[in-house]
Amino acid sequence: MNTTVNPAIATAGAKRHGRNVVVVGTQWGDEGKGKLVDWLTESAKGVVRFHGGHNAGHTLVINGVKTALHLVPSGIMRADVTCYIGNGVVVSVAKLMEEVAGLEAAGVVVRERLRVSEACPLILPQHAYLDIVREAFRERGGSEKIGTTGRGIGPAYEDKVARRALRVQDLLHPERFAAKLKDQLGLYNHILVEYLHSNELETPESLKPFVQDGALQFEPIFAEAMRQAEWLKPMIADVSVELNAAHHRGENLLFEGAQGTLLDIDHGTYPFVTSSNCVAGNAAAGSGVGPSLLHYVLGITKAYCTRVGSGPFPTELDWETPGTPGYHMSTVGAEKGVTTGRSRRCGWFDAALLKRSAQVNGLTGLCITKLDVLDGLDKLEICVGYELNGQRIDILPLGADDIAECTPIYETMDGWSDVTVGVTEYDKLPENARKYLERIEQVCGVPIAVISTSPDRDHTILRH
Ligand code: 2SA
Ligand code: MG
Repeated sequence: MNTTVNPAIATAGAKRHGRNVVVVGTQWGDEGKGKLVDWLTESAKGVVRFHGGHNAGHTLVINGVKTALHLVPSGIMRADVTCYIGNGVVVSVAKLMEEVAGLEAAGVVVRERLRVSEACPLILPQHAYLDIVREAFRERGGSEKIGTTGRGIGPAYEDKVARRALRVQDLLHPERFAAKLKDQLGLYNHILVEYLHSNELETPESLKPFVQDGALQFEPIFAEAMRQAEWLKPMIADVSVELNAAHHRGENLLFEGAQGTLLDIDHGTYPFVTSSNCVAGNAAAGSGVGPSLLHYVLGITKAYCTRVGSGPFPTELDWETPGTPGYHMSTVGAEKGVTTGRSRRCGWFDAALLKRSAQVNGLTGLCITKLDVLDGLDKLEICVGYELNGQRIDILPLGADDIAECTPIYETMDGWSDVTVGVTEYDKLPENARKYLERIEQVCGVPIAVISTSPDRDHTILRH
């Protein structure tokens, strides 16, 4: 195939007027989406989160200052950008308040520029509690933990799909809220008894005000929610209507994916996944715009692979032994979770996995991040397919069970010793780095439009 980047495509995605861009992670999250969203918002007026919750962790470095965002869209660091939390996001108002307070203390104006969909399901103390208890239960029962972030994401989505969620709009109607909360807590306490019976679990500190003798208490949960409602009120909006209006005013919108494609509830390494659709198509359903408003899909891709939490990872390396390539990735790449501080597992680049991602997202272009982390490695391996049940396949299969059986087929490439940190022109990259990138393009069939060479906003190569 022709692997040269069509300049019209590269610029259409990154900077053209009248174009909406969806940014998605193509691996297991932590590809560096936050930096790219921030960089792209130079030419956008609105940034939209459309799924997930405060399990996300997006790190931005602006003028050398690090900011970690969980629920607030990454566009918040640009003064003239409106940030939208779409209906597909599960919202913990408590966590949102904490995050906004932190940003405001750092001098960022947030509340005037933040809009939260009234249709967002709420994450309440019972969700985090069940998430944590259930993980402990899996572990004690001898099954593998999912390795969730313990933020209540799964239970909140379960309630949404079961049609019993409390939503942001319910916060504005105390009586309605109280009735629904009572119903929900009745159910949760019923489930929890089963779990707690065989576990004798210590209640986590942050949940203690809401739990007594192992049971969730209505009064403190309700009282706190009503306090939060007052705070949230000015930001509650019909985000679908506002996004469509912004589009008609000619404002560029940027849809900010969280986690990554292999954590998608349908297309990922099920059941070791998160509970939302992370793929680009959900930018429409999760925010209330039509798919015809999604013009360019940029897939953010780390130059190697990482994963936090459990589940299969075909190209995983030993990343704990000093002197190994995996250890190099883990330490030079500072691979630790932004939300939970957990170490991320590290491994070689998996182009057969990326092929799956390219298809399910309909990627227009790729952005390769953390290329500089590979500086100084002698040899690099790229996975181009797998052996599965005696057959050779060239795309990641569906679901954890088959993926766990895959043996990667590698191609070896020469590394480079030059430092690529901060390079801003493609031609200034070492020849072997360019060969590595071009081989990735060939195998996945998607052009590389952008390359990031450090966390800094300005250290970005736009290919023409
Ligand atoms: P959950 O909490 O129900 O969404 O967990 C289910 C799986 O999804 C994974 N997951 C993530 N993987 C990578 N990054 C995430 N966000 C944070 C970050 C993670 C952190 O950006 O660093 O700090 O640990 C994220 N959120 C969820 C999770 O590991 C489970 O495998
Ligand atoms: Mg992250």
